[in-house]
Amino acid sequence: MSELSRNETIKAESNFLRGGLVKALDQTITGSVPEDETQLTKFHGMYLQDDRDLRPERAKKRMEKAFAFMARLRIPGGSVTPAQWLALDAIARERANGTIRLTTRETIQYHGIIKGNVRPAMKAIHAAMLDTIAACGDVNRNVICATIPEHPALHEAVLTFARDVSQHLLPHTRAWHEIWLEEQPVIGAAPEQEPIYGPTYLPRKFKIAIAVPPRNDVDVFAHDLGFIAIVENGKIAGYNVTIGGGMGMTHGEPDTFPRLGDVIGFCLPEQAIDVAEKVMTVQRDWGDRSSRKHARVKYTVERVGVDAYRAEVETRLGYKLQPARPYAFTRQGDTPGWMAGSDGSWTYTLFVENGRVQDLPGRLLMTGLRELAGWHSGRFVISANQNLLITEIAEADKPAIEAHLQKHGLIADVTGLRWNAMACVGLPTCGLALAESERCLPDLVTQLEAELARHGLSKDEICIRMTGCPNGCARPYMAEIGFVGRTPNIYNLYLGGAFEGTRLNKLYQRDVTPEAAVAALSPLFAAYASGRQQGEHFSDFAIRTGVIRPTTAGNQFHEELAAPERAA
Ligand code: SRM
Ligand code: SF4
Repeated sequence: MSELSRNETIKAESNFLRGGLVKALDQTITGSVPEDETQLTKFHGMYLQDDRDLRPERAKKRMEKAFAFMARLRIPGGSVTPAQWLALDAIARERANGTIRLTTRETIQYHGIIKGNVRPAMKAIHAAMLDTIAACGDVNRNVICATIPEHPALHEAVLTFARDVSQHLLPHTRAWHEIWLEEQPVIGAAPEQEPIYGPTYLPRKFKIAIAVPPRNDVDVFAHDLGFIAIVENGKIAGYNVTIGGGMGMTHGEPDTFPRLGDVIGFCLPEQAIDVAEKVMTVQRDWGDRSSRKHARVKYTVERVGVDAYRAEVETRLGYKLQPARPYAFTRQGDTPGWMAGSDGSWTYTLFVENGRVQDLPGRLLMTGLRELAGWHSGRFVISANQNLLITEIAEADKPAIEAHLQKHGLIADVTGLRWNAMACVGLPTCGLALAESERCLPDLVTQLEAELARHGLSKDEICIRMTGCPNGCARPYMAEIGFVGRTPNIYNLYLGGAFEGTRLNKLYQRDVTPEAAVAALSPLFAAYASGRQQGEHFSDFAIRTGVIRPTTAGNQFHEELAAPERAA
């Protein structure tokens, strides 16, 4: 058997995720924590980062890096009350860098929390009846679900499921409460246990998404475990279950690759939590604990085969999954602006560029949302596309909400491209970024918008996503146009992901600057404008006309194979 990865030892010796964290936090001489402890903070929803923009200057002055923590909350389904939003806003301003970052997994992140602010921030998060437990680390992460503003009752059903499954798969350790809230261990209590995880948790992160067709707003096939709701007579009859999706890969290592999940069967709503547990525990036992690069469910499925994985899940369940039921997705993403719900309520879906909630000249998003949270009686729901839904609005309150959004410059008439654009955080906080992302995509979209406008395509919805490295945090391999950072200002350009989120894209050009990519895309937009069929999406056109070939190797692709294959 191969040697276990270092992280396995750290977990095993951590006393259920405590390690030396309390001691490390109390060391005021440094803004950092020791390397082993940085692995443990992840299980508590926190990453040690440093401001990479400041590295050269601080190195010159022989100063320690500008360390600060990123904290990610666990908000299943992304739904918070206005009171919680007010608390989140205050924490951002008082304890972090003054912004709130909506993530691609329906939660929020804070950046720039210096060491001395971590405990106060966590206590404030807890006081708002929220937490950061298992938001990162080798555990089940924040569970995401469809937002469905048109069917509030269906949304409530999947939101409840998301919360229940998140709760069921939550680690049992009291480490989070002890370290961050300074809760005292109960003297004489029974020894702690992790009944589902065991002492070494999972080999790697585990992600669950719940979709409700026809909208695939959660990119269900990109997750370790997916549930596709089958709605009959307005109610959820059950879920098709998918396993083995994932995005991350490493440049130049073809044995790492994005993969779409496989549908393995159908389960009833009352079986779904048990199904989730069994899919996860198979991975707990079968996943690769020697190489973290191959430790996600997708690699286990590739190694043992989808049938063997399903059979083991069924053995543990004690029954067979039913055959999968028919479903059809028609799109990814959210729908902007007002939408009526079947119960008479209204939702406003607000565009938040790359999920960054901040005040900018003419667009006071942070202030506008804070003031709105002071009197809005509905909820705020974070989408998996980094947007924010203001929900449960009564018909009579629509004008006031609209006037409020107008007043703060929040009603943006964005193009179809910008609406469907998504970038990961990237520089300066992400330690893994090879190139800019959040700070690059808006300008790139502006350049592409000029090209699209020339061809009358401004209103057409085209999905574009960018990440600063191949880990795929904005799910770039699911996009019609994907940019993945290689080195500063250089990206690989991918084309052909289905607008329905059911097909991976393919490498189209290697090592391009954003400007070169615009030049490469411009003639394709021209051809699309003149040659497309009725209702045909950009990526489908690109495949039909041979610009790229559809993915042929099952539901995974190998970047290294993609380019020569295109040239052939
Ligand atoms: Fe991610 C690591 C940000 C969604 C795949 N991700 C990171 C870290 C923590 C960098 C690190 O390890 O040091 C990034 C922090 C950046 C920062 O400064 O904030 C980071 N990931 C994000 C977020 C904030 C991107 C965003 O702009 O919204 C998303 C937070 C999600 C959440 O709320 O939980 C985020 N990450 C994703 C997704 C999308 C998804 O899950 O739907 C993926 C691709 C799906 C997948 O997991 O395969 C993703 N992140 C990764 C990976 C590659 C994992 C892999 O097994 O291949 C890493 C690197 C790692 O884990 O080693 C990573
Ligand atoms: Fe960082 Fe890479 Fe994720 Fe972007 S894709 S946030 S650069 S890890």
